[in-house]
Amino acid sequence: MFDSLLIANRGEIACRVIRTARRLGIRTIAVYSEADARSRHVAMADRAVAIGPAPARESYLSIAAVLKAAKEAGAQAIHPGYGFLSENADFAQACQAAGIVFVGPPVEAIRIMGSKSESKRLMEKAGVPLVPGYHGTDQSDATLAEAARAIGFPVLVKASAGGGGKGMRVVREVQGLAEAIAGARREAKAAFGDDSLLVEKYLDRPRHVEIQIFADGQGRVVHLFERDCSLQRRHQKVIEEAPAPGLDPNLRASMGRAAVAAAAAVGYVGAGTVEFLKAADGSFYFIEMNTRLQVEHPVTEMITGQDLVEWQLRVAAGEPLPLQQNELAIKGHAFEARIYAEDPARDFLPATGRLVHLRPPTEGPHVRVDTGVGSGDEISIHYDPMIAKLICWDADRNRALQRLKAALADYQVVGVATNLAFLGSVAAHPAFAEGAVDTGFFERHKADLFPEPGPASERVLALASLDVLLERAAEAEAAARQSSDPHSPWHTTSGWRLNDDNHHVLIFKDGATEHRLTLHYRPQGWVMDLPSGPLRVNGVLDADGTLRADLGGIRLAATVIRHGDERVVMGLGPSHRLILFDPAAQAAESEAQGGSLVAPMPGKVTQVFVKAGDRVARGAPLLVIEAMKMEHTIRAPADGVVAKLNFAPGDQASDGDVLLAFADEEGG
Ligand code: MV4
Repeated sequence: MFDSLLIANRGEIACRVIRTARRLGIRTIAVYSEADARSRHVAMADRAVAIGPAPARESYLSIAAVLKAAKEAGAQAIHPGYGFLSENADFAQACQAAGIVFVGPPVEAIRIMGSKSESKRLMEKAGVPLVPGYHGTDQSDATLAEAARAIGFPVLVKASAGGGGKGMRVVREVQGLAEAIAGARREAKAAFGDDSLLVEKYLDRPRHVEIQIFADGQGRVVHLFERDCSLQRRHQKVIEEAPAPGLDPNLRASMGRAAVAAAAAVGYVGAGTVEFLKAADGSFYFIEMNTRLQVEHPVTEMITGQDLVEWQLRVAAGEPLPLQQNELAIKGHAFEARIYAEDPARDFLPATGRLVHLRPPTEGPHVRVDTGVGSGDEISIHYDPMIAKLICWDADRNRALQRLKAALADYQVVGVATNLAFLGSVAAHPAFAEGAVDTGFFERHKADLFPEPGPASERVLALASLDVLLERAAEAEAAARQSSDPHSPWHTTSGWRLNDDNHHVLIFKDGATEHRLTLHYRPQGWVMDLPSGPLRVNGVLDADGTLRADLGGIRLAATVIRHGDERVVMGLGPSHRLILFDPAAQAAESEAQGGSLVAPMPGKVTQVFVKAGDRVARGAPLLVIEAMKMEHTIRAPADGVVAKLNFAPGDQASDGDVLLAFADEEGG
């Protein structure tokens, strides 16, 4: 086995490979771009080498940079992960030339499988079923047109060098053929530098069923069963599962044999995936072979109990396959959901930003989280915006689906838009629950999958309000501890006041809806006025930020993340985002003139949290004014030092009075 392994990748797959390598006692070497200097995979590795600036083509895609790092660090082997250089035959070749083991298939296998037409010709010879079609080298329009007529419409015109559906055109009758061929040629040339095309019988709404195969250096080949990856949106896999729902065991065996034959036909070594299209009548057809470990490999690991990266490392080190075919069996069912920083409401536009709050569900025998980011990390524009892969397993599909839905609901992300709610809609969809998955799923059910988020429920509003009041109470306690008169009644924010039913009025913006909520102070908490009637609310904030609430006698745990004036309530199904609107704070911020803060409206100063000389950060609470029967926290509009306070608790301030002055930058 190797002593040292360089992982030529980043994010979750780099972390995942490092995890297995470390378990095997292998020294791990990470490579990173400038943008990833503080990323998790760098922190996890025994050693890390900078390989270039943020753009992937100058770092993770640079064969020279990666090999230079490998030589510098004395790496005996390189694991390419997936994507980047993982299916680059020139990179595999360069590793060999440098005397470094490439943890992957032979160079020739990568090259052959990189061409659809060439791979199909090889499969045909190996007796692997192909979609009826033409994959020849004669690319004249006449030949392609003749092939289409021989196959029978509808046909699919595909780029031979293509992948992921790029350059594919469905042609339903001969009239559209010429334009389709011309368009596919243009697109293929532009995307792949190779305009060769193939023409196939078009299968309507097939399922994408792929077989995991593994071959060692001594000619043994096994398959580790199938994965169903039919749930793809614009050729991006969304949720994958293993085994394929409802797949007949005899068909599984036939597909397994065909996949093994495909691997043997090309002299394969290592992990590979043979992709098939499965038609409704049970027939199946080879579409392509991926010569890398797939993103979705964890679902196979969960149902077979095998660590496929360990298999890769052992096979690359010359060892035989750890198990034979008759030692492999399916146990249970697994799903993988790909959690992305993207905005389904904006056509899945990739999102960037800082992960202000990130709390995955608790891992265990039923829940696995493969991720490369943590709280505070940036999702940048440079790379794939994947946050994590959530993998759930249980004894059967229904149970595994329950686990998936619960884990998705528990996945907390604040700071970037995510597809979590969309994934939850898919997992909860009756058609998905029935296993009615095929490549037309999203087209068929898109109306159900993008529900307009309704207004916040009363429970969500109660939790958000409770969090605001607890936050204010904590700020007041902190101020009291710093004050010369800590027991002054003005320091309390509970709303308690002599001879008055004091209360808080909170305003939350909820999309286009505005909620104006009144909470009356009571000795054991507050009573909240809601459309359904008064609700007693009380609670505490745990050290880990969990809100332990009692809403009308019902106890529940939730999390409310504060992000500026945003409050994101999580733990009650899909997270709900509210904006706390504080008119005084808005007014004060807008009226902060130079170094002073003026009263945005007439009112009574009820609390002062600072004193002259205090240094405050932007957003820190300075004082509270009671006006219009509402308490308004006036916050520092910027970092600064308090120079002078003009009001004390109990004083009456008029609109425009200077409440306090900040020292100017020179400390004047
Ligand atoms: C097909 C097909 C129907 N008929 N080939 C899309 C990308 C590549 N992996 C193969 N793809 C397809 N090839 C024939 N002859 C339908 C698709 C297809 C698809 C396949 C698998 C998963 C999702 C898909 C989404 C759209 C189209």
